[in-house]
Amino acid sequence: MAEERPLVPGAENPERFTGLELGPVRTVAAGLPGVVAGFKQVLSEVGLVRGLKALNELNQHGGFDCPGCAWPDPDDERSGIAEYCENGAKAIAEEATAKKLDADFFACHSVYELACLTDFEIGRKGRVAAPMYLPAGADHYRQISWEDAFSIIASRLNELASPDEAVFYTSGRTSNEAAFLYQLFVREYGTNNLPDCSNLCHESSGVALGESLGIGKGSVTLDDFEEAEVIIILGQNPGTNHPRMLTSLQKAKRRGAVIISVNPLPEAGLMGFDNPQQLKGILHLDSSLTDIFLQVKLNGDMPLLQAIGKLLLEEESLAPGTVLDIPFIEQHTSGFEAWKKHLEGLSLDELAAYAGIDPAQIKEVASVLKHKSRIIACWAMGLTQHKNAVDTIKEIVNLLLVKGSIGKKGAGTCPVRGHSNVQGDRTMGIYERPPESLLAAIEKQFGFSPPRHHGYNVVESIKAMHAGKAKVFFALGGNFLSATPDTRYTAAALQQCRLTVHVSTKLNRSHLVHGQEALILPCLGRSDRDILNGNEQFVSCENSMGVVQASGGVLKPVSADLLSEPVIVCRLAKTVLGNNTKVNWDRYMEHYDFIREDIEKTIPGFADYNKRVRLRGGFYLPNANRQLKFDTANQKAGFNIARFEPVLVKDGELMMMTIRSHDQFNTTIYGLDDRYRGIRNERRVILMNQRDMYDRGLENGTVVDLYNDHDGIERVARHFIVVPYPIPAGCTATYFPETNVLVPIGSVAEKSHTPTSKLVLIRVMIANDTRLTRV
Ligand SMILES: Nc1nc2c(c(=O)[nH]1)N[C@H]1C(S)=C(S)[C@@H](COP(=O)(O)OP(=O)(O)OC[C@H]3O[C@@H](n4cnc5c(=O)[nH]c(N)nc54)[C@H](O)[C@@H]3O)O[C@H]1N2
Ligand SMILES: Nc1nc2c(c(=O)[nH]1)N[C@H]1C(S)=C(S)[C@@H](COP(=O)(O)OP(=O)(O)OC[C@H]3O[C@@H](n4cnc5c(=O)[nH]c(N)nc54)[C@H](O)[C@@H]3O)O[C@H]1N2
Ligand SMILES: [Mo]
Repeated sequence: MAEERPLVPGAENPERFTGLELGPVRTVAAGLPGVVAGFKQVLSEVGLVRGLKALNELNQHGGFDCPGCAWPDPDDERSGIAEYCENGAKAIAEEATAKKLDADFFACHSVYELACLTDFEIGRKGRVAAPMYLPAGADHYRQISWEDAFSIIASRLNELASPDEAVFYTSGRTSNEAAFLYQLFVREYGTNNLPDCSNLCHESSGVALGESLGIGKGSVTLDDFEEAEVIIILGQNPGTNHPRMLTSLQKAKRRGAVIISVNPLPEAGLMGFDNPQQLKGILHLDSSLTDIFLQVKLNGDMPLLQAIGKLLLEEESLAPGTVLDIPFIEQHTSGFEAWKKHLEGLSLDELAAYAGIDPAQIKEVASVLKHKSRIIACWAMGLTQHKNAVDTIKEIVNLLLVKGSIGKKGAGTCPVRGHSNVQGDRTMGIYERPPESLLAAIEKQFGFSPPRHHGYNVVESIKAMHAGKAKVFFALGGNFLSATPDTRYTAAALQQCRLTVHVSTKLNRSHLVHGQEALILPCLGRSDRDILNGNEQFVSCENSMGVVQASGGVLKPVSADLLSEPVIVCRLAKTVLGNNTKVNWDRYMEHYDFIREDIEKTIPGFADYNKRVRLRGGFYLPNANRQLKFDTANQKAGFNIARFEPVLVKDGELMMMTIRSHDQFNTTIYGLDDRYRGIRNERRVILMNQRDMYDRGLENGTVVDLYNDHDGIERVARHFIVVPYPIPAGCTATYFPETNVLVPIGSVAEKSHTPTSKLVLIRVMIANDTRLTRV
């Protein structure tokens, strides 16, 4: 009898390690090694001429937007040396690679064979060079014409009993132009099933800020960093994930700003930064960044913030009118008294114990904040991917409100976004719960009536596919299977589908664990030149601070068979909708200016889009908070009351966060090192506190299996090497996506429905599989 094949072979049960080497944990990020690492990757993947051409245009006026993170570029001055970071260079190496996968490649390698590889190995293969089709029952993808590919999608979509049986995912690299057309097509087709990577990412920030302050985006601009007195950074690892933020922090620090970091790990970039654009940085002078490091326990942020708030209230009562901004509170907020009463009723010692922070250190923070009002709070996934994420972020807002730190220079909210256009995609209407204002604007502009009922978010989409309620899955970018929780459950969900389709640049695991039939539609990336009717086109993106900018590629595409995302959406819409469309899709394929004209007529804030997007540095979208306005029901910023409920950790269990290494962009693995954390050549590691290791009889290098049993289902991630690390007791860390098999589909944040990827309860057991020994 044939051996039963694993559901997700490469992601579940690796048969080998890659050869772990441990070094010291770094306290300072970047400097020369960072630049060298970035260049090396570009040289080996892209080649010298093509590589230098791409790097020269990265983040420059007239060039293209870095496909890495969403940290903004300076509005006017751009560094002559290089306005990008080590990881931006790696993102280019990944996208601009000259390796391409054509019909021969897929004829040589079966889908199962490719699925057995690790994500790192899959990513190394190269760019998909032609549309590929996997017929039902086939073992190999084969080339197909674009026309036939669109026809297959059209017949599968048009035979569904309801448009709500299809799901249309978007990842955050999609441009404004493509995103706008995509949501327009999906809504004219008849559904709001538009889940996106935001659902896995900053959804909690959007919900919290929307409810408290009336806009789901941050309020600060880059200039605010030049004027801030205090910058608090919670649950974020900028040295790896937003390296150019370190330049802003360094400038602020030199001006005397106090930097407070809240993180279970002493992350290199937060502790210190050597700026590679300056000689001093290259020589390791002038590097320390953080003034106060609060090493919280996982999910200890809400009690910590409440403890700080409580101490500020006490200081205010000792010297009324000197600590809190009472005029601001009275004029612009509601709910202060109730919040005050709530905090007065909590015990400082108890809050400190929940946070895992010494009360003396919290007092130090309160005394720093006491007489300061230009405060910026930055945060990312360490806050958003928890059950109580929305309330924790609202607790940050509470603190900023009592200090009057919103709507003034040098102060405000700064959720640091991930994907380079994730914020823009939402602005363009990629949202499963669209506001009526958007739908009404579409109806007025285009003359069809979009569906009003809400669609599925990411987790709901997976559950619907699993239950057979959704049958066609379409993804504009991303790597849905590897990015989402509960890998086995999600794999089973995708396999239930009649058809799975991915618009992609690179090959990834989501192409290899598929529906009955599958398609890969290869598209141009950010760095690729895009020419329509002889005219060079550009697209546009919105960064983390609401600046919209043009992005035009410079490289010759690896294959003549690639189409741009806007063109793919137009041709798809034409084939699926046939005569049943009110939209002139052909016009959009003549010139992207026509798309921007219609965005301008539909989405607020885009007046004169075609003119302003061509200005150096682009333009800012309106942001009410910056003008001290709050578009909430009562036009006031709201205080929020939340009670901290510690997660119930059973005897023997540990809390696990899933984080990024220095050598990855989400599910794209650039390499096997996590340089700053002193880990080399291995990703299957679990970082543990020495005491937790001792309690379990584990040593440095012990091979363990990890178990989770949420909802009574046993989830296992096998073969991880224990690495002792300076992490609070009871907490552990592993890399995503390797441990996504353990993230329960049923554990999501309240209100935002984001999977709780930063707190998974696990048991750590010594592996009894003796086949696998360390290299
Ligand atoms: N090079 C590179 N750049 C990227 C990405 C990438 O993968 N690679 N991804 C992009 C994307 S999509 C995103 S969303 C961002 C992600 O950027 P980050 O949010 O910085 O990414 P993570 O690695 O998830 O790091 C989370 C941080 O939160 C901390 N943390 C975990 N749990 C807690 C907690 O309970 N409390 C506190 N206070 N801290 C906690 C972790 O120790 C870690 O430092 O980066 C973007 N930029
Ligand atoms: N456990 C755990 N899971 C997580 C997270 C975590 O911290 N822990 N983080 C979550 C977060 S914050 C996010 S944002 C998601 C990310 O989820 P996704 O956005 O779905 O995943 P990515 O890895 O960014 O997608 C990479 C793929 O995008 C395709 N691609 C790259 N560039 C382009 C392009 O220009 N156009 C098109 N069409 N395709 C392109 C390539 O084929 C590549 O393989 O993962 C989430 N999952
Ligand atoms: Mo993200």
